[in-house]
Amino acid sequence: MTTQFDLTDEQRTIQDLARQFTADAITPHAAEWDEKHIFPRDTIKAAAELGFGAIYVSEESGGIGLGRLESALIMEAMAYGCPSTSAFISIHNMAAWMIDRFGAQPVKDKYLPKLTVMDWLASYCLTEPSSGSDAAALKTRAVRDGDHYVVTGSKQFISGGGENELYVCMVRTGEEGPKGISCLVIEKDMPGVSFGAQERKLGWHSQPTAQVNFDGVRVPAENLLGAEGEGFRIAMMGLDGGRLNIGACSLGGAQRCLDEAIAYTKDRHQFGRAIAEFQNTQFTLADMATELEAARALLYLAAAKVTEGAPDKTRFAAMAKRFATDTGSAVADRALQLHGGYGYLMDYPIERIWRDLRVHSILEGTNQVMRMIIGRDLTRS
Ligand code: FAD
Ligand code: 2MC
Repeated sequence: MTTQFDLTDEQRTIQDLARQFTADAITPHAAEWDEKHIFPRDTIKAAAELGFGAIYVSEESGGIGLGRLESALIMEAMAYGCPSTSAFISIHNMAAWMIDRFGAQPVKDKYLPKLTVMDWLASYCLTEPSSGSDAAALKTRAVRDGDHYVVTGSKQFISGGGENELYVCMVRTGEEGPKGISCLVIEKDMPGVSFGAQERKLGWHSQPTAQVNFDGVRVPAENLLGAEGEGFRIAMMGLDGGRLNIGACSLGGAQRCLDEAIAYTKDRHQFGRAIAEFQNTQFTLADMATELEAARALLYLAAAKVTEGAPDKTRFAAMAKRFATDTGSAVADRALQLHGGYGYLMDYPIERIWRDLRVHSILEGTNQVMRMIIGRDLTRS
């Protein structure tokens, strides 16, 4: 790396800290969390002691006030051990940032002290049963009644659903389409909040996913983030950062797969020699490493653009999310192939990471939606 493209000393220190935490507290346990569907709340709480619950929440609000590249480095490092747990922490960070960035002081004072230390965990609620990619078609309604909103509707596929204490929700307060959407913070224990059964998933077993239902929930009006009608823009700004983090989780998981594949192919012998000596193996490893570095470079650039508020930040975040998640899954898939039958067994981490990374091409906006965002921006007149 030239100096121009290298990380700063501070960024390396943060990366080292996250890698050490991962090696000590995540990697040794990730297989068991996956197999037994354990939600590692204590480990998540330990991550908060390093500031990882509020990475880009401002220091005035109790966060560590870092940029999006630093956040990506932390997510990438933790995903090396467990992409699912890292992604869960990423979503909490996105929701906490939305409260810090758009909340009035009373709502910040009420929630951020608990969120920054991850005593309380936060979910991000945009998707509904009948609106996924077309998020602006959401139907959950919030009607103003004095100094409260009364909320009725359902949110689908909510990470942390049923477990988390706080739900940052996009709701309809006005007209159809994006301009009628507002953003409200809703507590788990408010009367009228209920949860569907836990979803049974291909991966992401270390974290819960459930439908969240609101039946006439009375939410104090001070829990509105931004002004009425600004909710869709707030949701999308949250996702600019969230998409970087999900991409970073794919990079971390894929790097682990690459490292495992290098070690395995040097050790495994067939036809009288290590399979690493076959040209096919070397070419496959070469492509995996090359594509991973390319994805990493794009993601770090996009992260710097989101930190700086560059005019093309949304397009770059979408390009990085699309490329890093597709590349991550392709790298994991080739690592599995290089392990032969053993790659298909739970004795090795590859199949778990392969399953965990698969959903990254779907959530926080499918990779088709990412292409839509990129294509629209390129052809905007
Ligand atoms: P659909 O929108 O129905 O899409 C189905 C297919 O059609 C996709 O391939 C899509 O790309 C394609 N498609 C749709 N429209 C177009 C178009 N215009 N052009 C081309 N192709 C198109 N959501 C939250 O709000 N909060 C969460 O915490 C959360 N966590 C999740 C956790 C998991 C494990 C999963 C699986 C999902 C989670 N989601 C969450 C929801 C996720 O964001 C949605 O699944 C995703 O946005 C896609 O929506 P959908 O599933 O309704 O698919
Ligand atoms: N930052 C700021 N504003 C933005 C923005 C961004 N990144 N993206 C859009 N906006 C604004 C946009 O400028 C417009 O405002 P205005 O009319 O004033 O110019 C408004 O928002 C509406 O935008 P669009 O016209 O682009 O809206 P449209 O409905 O056509 O589509 C689309 C937007 C498809 C990009 C959006 O619906 C989308 O991202 N869909 C995917 C849904 C998604 O990502 N879900 C993830 C759920 S979370 C999750 O999965 C987790 C695991 C947590």
